[in-house]
Amino acid sequence: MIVTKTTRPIADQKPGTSGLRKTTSVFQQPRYLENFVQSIWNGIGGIQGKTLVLGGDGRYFCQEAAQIILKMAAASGARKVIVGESGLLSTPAASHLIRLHGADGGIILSASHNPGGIDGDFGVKFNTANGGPAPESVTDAIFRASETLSEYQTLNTPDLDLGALGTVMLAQTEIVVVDPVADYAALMESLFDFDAIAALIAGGFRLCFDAMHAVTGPYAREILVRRLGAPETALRNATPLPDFGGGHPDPNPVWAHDLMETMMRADAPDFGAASDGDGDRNMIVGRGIYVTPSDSLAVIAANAQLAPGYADGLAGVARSMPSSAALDRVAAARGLECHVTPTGWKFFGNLLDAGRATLCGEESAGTGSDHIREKDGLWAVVMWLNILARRRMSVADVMAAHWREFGRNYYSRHDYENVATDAANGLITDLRARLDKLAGETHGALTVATAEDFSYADPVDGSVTRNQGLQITFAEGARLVLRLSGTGTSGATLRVYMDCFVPGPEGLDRDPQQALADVILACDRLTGMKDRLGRDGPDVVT
Ligand code: G16
Repeated sequence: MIVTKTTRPIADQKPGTSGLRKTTSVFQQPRYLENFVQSIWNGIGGIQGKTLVLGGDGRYFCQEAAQIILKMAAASGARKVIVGESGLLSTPAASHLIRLHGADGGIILSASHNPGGIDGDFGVKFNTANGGPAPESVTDAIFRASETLSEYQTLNTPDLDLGALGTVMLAQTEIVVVDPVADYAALMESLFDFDAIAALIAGGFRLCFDAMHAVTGPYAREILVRRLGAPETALRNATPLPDFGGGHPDPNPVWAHDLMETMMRADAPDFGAASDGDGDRNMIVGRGIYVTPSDSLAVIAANAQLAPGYADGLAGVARSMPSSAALDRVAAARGLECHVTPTGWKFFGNLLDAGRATLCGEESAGTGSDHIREKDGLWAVVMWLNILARRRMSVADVMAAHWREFGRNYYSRHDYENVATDAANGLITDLRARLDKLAGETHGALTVATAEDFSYADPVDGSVTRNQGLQITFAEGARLVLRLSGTGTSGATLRVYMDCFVPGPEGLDRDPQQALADVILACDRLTGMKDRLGRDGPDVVT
């Protein structure tokens, strides 16, 4: 029985870098989730007769949210909702299902790498029919709809059993509960040389995958253990938990420190990897060597043809602006189109759809290709395994050979988390106001060559996105980028990205923080950051 409930607009429902992300307690407020979901329906012109995909990363409140959304979808006349068993779907698997079934879109319940639980974060992302995150034109329409909302529709029915595969009717809507893993695993098998990887593993190659108690555990078990023959002991934290075991499911050296410790030992496995809350991010580590996401992207660009799905080469490549230019060097050497976009996977969508890019990546641990329209953590892991299986080299040797061929972009990101919003905004605003005059100024050992507030003109649809981060290049071949995070839920997070290029053959083996010391100093001189933020140093260095 359809019921119409009266509501009124909630002011803070503007989607950020990746959907609407708030603390769990905000989402649990009466009408909060319902308002946003109805705003999605209204913002996309209704869902009457449409097919949607629904799933989430299993964090606290996912189950309740899935039930609310199913009832709202049925009340608004959706034809079909394809939902992962127990409400689980990784973000890449959801993207794949949208494309596989020709669905009109999908809803993913996740706050990605942010901690979960009653005191953690929750989020709702809407993806469009291409399987990718809604572009800004769509998220703007959803936000506008949220500003005038006066009612929402739902059903007055008991919850569905999402623990059993199969189809049930909810009013006139077909609810199809699917295995969250099977189609995704088949997709991976179609792209990569599973025989070569299985032979590598059978030959004694040891790997360790840390699912961080997030969604990728079941996916890793099916792909790495059942299909590729790794022992069950190769998996860590492979049971999804609503609070991620109290951890921070962000695959980087700080939050995946247990894996890092294992991989830095003399008797470490040959290969280590981790993924985040919803399975779209990845971390790659070799014995004794951490591979930065920007380097990983460049290595994949240089070696992708070793995987059957990419044997014909790449149409083009793309990276987010704050990512290092390591990718650009491979693209230049191989004659590939190379695009530089703002932060946010949604900006790759048009390039992928138009066949202008096959491979995309971001410094924030996201890598992926045109097989879906999201970044894909396990895809990157299996791609690396494919490369290692074909090249028969260690991760450290692959990196050394890559830097010898292309030179090395030393790279680091410093995050200042939960700083006062006014202080962070003030720092960015003041620096932005000085950009025009910075060229020629010397700060420590470095001289500013160019300074800009990054804007992106999408080459496919012509849309222009401004104010996407302050980018300062130095005559000495270094670069500094400052921007405010769009995914935090309390205060502001200031991200400082630094890179410097060393052509080699000398100087390819330095500690990144030391190699970047001049940029770190120049950043403080340029911005007065320590004083303005009242911090001695960053909270997270990756
Ligand atoms: C999200 C987006 C990514 C983006 C990242 C940046 O990642 O999907 O495309 O690079 O945010 O976050 P911030 O604005 O905090 O720098 P995820 O994995 O959280 O969905």
